[in-house]
Amino acid sequence: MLKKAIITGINGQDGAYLANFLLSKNYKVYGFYRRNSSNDFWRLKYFDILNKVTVIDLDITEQLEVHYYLNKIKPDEIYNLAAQSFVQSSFNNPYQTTIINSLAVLFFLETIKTLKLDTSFYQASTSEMFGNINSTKQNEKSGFNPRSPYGVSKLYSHNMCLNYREAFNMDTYSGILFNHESPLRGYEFVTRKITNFLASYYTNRNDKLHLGNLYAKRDWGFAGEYVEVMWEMINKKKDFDYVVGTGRTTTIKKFIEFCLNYLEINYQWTGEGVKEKCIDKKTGKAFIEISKEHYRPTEVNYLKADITKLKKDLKWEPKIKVQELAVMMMKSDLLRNK
Ligand code: NAP
Ligand code: F7E
Repeated sequence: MLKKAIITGINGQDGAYLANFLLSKNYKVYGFYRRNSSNDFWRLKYFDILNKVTVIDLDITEQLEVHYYLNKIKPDEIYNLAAQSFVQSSFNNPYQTTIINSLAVLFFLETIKTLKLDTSFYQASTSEMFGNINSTKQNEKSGFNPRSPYGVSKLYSHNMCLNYREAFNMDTYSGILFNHESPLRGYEFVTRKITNFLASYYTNRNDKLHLGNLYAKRDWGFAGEYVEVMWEMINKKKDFDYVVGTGRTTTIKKFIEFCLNYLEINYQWTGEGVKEKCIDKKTGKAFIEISKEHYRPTEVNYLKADITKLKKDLKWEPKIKVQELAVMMMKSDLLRNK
């Protein structure tokens, strides 16, 4: 019999990669998505799998509907990827962020428990739960000090999954994933904002990119690889939580430079703080500037994963390095802009 998996947030970046991966493993895939006026399943179409998955119009905060579909499908695995995932927006919408990222997860856990389903549950946790802690690398034993409503909301769910595992012997997992990007990354996240802008700047040499803090450091990996770990965790059943990252960390400024070097755009940085600019040596004009509006009320300055446990237990480590990732995203956005 085919294994049945539900992916919540199937319309998101990870949802599309994971759906494609599970189909390759012969799963029957159900995807919960939230209808909005503009979604056209572009990511599922990218893999040409829209007709291979069963998509269900279901906002995960609809408790009764979640109960109905879990009872009907009785999935072997649930991958809870749906979230208000944009950190910046969580400062403006903390309540919605909490309802979706925290309380909806509790509903799922309660439903699995009360229906006595034999279902493994994967929760999409995040390095944002670490926030600012005093350590050069973060692993499963590091403390948590979230710095945004997003980070706080995800920490609630992480802890709730652990509690249901311990209290009710439920098969829950929490993947603490560091930033992962791809050509399918949402346009609001900084890597995609940069590659999308530079792809059009490359041909037009006009317009300006406005960014916030260029000096925060992130451990960026490739989403297409990271979704494999979600499946490995649920199927190998070694432990509750795993940190997933590359073990390298890079500033936003450096990510921009990887892209500019690939495009062979000659540039020079000038100024400091909000006056910092990147000048195009060919035109003599600034094409990247700082806007205060993109600064966060509280920032996570530094993240770097320690994946010792992942390597040891699951024999897994990422292959794609940040520079290759930048080039992959640049190439894809250049093609789309042609
Ligand atoms: P994403 O592209 O923003 O996808 C999230 C999806 O969830 C979106 O399609 C969104 O739908 C959907 N969603 C939001 N609220 C919903 C609701 N109430 N009901 C149903 N669907 C809803 O995020 P991602 O990058 O794929 O990340 C996947 C998960 O991993 C998220 O939980 C995120 O918080 C977590 N995570 C991501 C990273 C990363 O670097 N990418 C790192 C660690 C953890 P709309 O399109 O309608 O908004
Ligand atoms: O910001 C800085 C910003 O929005 C990265 C989500 O997937 O990963 C993601 O969260 C950094 C921050 O990602 C701009 O201040 C500067 O320091 O791309 P981001 P994020 O906040 O790290 C984690 C692991 C998740 O779980 C989240 O769901 O870049 N930055 N200037 C900017 N960021 C944005 N978005 N836009 C700017 O103009």
